[in-house]
Amino acid sequence: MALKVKFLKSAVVPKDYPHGKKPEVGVIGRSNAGKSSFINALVEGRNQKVAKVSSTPGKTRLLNFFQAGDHYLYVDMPGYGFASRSYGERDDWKPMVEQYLKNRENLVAIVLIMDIRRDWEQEEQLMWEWAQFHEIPLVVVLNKMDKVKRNFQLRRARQLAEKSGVNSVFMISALKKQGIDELEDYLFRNFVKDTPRKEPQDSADSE
Ligand SMILES: Nc1nc2c(ncn2[C@@H]2O[C@H](COP(=O)(O)OP(=O)(O)O)[C@@H](O)[C@H]2O)c(=O)[nH]1
Ligand SMILES: [Mg+2]
Repeated sequence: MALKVKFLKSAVVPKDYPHGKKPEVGVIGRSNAGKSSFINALVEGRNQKVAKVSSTPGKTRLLNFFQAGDHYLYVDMPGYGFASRSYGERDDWKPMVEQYLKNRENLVAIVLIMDIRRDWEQEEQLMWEWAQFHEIPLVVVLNKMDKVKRNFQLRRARQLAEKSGVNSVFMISALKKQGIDELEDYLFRNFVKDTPRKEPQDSADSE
């Protein structure tokens, strides 16, 4: 089941975050891992695009909030991957993202998107430790599964779970829209409180 996803707003500082108490799932990962593509893949209908997928890695400089259905939001964050970027950009990234991750009460989970072909490295490890320290659930998503063979996919998911100790590991292809609904379903069920996605039908319960 696809979701109605729409772009809500961009923000840098807390006063510009959306108001209200809807749960938010933060989408984080290296530049080019497919964060924006994942949000695009959630969109109902084939040719709509809501998140800007940039061909220039690391171009997104803002926190981008997307409304997902009626119940929650996704926050597309600028990519990390400090090694390939200048110090200036690195300095930009940290306060904005850290401020959001540390203080945002609406944040219910972090989705860490990785290119399935890349190793779990220090930056992923730091993010995972940080999430554990702050007791925010973290889900690892191995994207671009269409780029590798089935054997590699399975081996990769297993290796990663072993190396990182993360127990929620998903594989998707944002491009081919594989594994998207399962992931969204998991996020919704586990982190978006107990609010039913659809209002229950009026049952004629009397008394
Ligand atoms: N083959 C393949 N390419 C993908 C997939 N997801 C994203 N890409 C490509 O990877 C590049 C970076 O994607 P983008 O969503 O902008 O990454 P972001 O920087 O993490 O937001 C783009 O050229 C996408 O078309 C996927 O599942 N499969
Ligand atoms: Mg992006």
